[in-house]
Amino acid sequence: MKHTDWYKDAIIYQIYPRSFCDSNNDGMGDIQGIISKIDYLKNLGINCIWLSPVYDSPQEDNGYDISDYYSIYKPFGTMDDLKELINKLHENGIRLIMDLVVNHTSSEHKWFKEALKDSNSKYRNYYYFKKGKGKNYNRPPNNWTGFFGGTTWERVGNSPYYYLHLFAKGQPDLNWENEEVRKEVKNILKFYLDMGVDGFRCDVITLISKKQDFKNRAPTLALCGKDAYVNGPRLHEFLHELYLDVYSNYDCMTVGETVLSTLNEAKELTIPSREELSMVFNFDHTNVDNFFGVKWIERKFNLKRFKKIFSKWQNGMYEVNGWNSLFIENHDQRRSPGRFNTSLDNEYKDISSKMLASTYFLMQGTPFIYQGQELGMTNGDFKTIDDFKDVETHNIDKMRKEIPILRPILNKSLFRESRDNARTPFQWDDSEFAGFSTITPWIQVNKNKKEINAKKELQDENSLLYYYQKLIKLRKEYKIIKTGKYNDLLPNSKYIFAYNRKENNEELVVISNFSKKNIKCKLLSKYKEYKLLLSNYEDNDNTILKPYETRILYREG
Ligand code: TEU
Repeated sequence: MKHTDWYKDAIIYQIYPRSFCDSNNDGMGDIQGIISKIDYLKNLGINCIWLSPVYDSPQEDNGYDISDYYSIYKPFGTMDDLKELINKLHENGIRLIMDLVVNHTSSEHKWFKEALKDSNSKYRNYYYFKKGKGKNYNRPPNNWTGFFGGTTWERVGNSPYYYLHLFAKGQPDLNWENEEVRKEVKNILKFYLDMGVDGFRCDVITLISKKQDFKNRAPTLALCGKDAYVNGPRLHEFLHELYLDVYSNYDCMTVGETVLSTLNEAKELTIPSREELSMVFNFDHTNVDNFFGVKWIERKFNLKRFKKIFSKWQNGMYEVNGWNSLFIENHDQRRSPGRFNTSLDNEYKDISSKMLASTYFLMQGTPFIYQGQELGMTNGDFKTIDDFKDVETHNIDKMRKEIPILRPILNKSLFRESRDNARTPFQWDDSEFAGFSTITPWIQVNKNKKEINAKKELQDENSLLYYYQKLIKLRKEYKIIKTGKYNDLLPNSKYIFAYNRKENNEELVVISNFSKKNIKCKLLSKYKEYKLLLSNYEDNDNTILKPYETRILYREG
């Protein structure tokens, strides 16, 4: 089969299955629920779905802890449901990519259970078991810390050994140095590709190769030891191996969640001739409002910094023929309304969300929409720590209680940054459980379901939902959005984000006001002869941008 680059024309919608649609009313979303909403997705215009994990799992990290790669978590459905979903999506011209979580398994996976049971088992070498230090081995093998706070090592009972887990305790890291592990991964990939899946979103793929010295690293505020486990020495080799042995035989795509990668590293991962990944998620722009990439430490949003990040990645990737993914939300980020200088005030909420949408959606790369983003869903209204379900939130809360110097910072950021903000049930209508379920869902429904829901937006031609539909249409219609060169037109403006996409004499221009003020903008008269393709206001002035106004302009070559 020919390996093509269809992913460059994809518009991808991310589904977090737990929270999308509950078909059997057990309070949790499921695959049949997704099937029942295919018409909704088709109407929006997306042509690919990224499905967050549906594999069997004890759900310590909502499915990012897999106990069996070859079966489906029962409350989500069965393998037959998955096949039905793939077929029905394909019949509707929608592809499906699965979440591939192979940096770690669940501690409930049979490999790990075997490894624990018998230290001579071959599965011991599927993971990292290292002896502790100190008297009675009561200190971990080294000082590395992980993504959910605290040490990356968990002791095995009273034995001298500890196992490595970069995320929760229930997520032991796989040892990719072991060829057997890589074979297992290839078998999983083939299984799903043969079933008809169109590709994978590769969870924390930049962490799979670890430096083998396992020595202490200089202490840091954020992740200690990251130079030992991020973009490790054999990362490129492992990915190329998967490409040669599996991906190249299918017309599939891969998008790597490349946490903590620099532009140069990301380029190496996506330059087509290197045959590693199709594209990457970089997080520089979602780190714009924190320090050191640590979301708990808030930093004031700054538009100039935001623009600089986009210019860097847009131009960097363009130069080497690499490929970006474009996103502002996912299941790990808080919701975008009220973020990136957008407004939560009734008067401007939708207007400013449309403005943000135009701005990120028309850059070069493949755009992603996270479920509910198209409605303008907002952060959850959690009142106490018990309202949260997320393992990360609870781990960080524990740290907040145990480590007094962290308390002031975490008191401020814990609720705001909890990943559960993006995981509340999808708001289909204004009924008690928002049309997501008929019983109390696994996590509370947002109170604003009355004002923000799909049913209401489908009846309002000016809704954010229809605005996304229009943006998607533009991407399909104007090839320049896929291929044109990106240029920041006003890098020094504190309020305006203006860029163009150019190819020969053809030009597409996006001008957005990231502030609540009326702003004079010289570009408006410069482009006044251009055709207005879309705006979030009905009348547009030739000199002034209204609060949060956005305009998409076009001139044929
Ligand atoms: O996230 C990886 C990741 O980098 C996390 O640090 C993420 O940014 C974190 O949630 C920030 O608070 C992936 C998945 O997207 C996430 O849901 C999983 O929990 C994680 O991997 C482990 O599989």
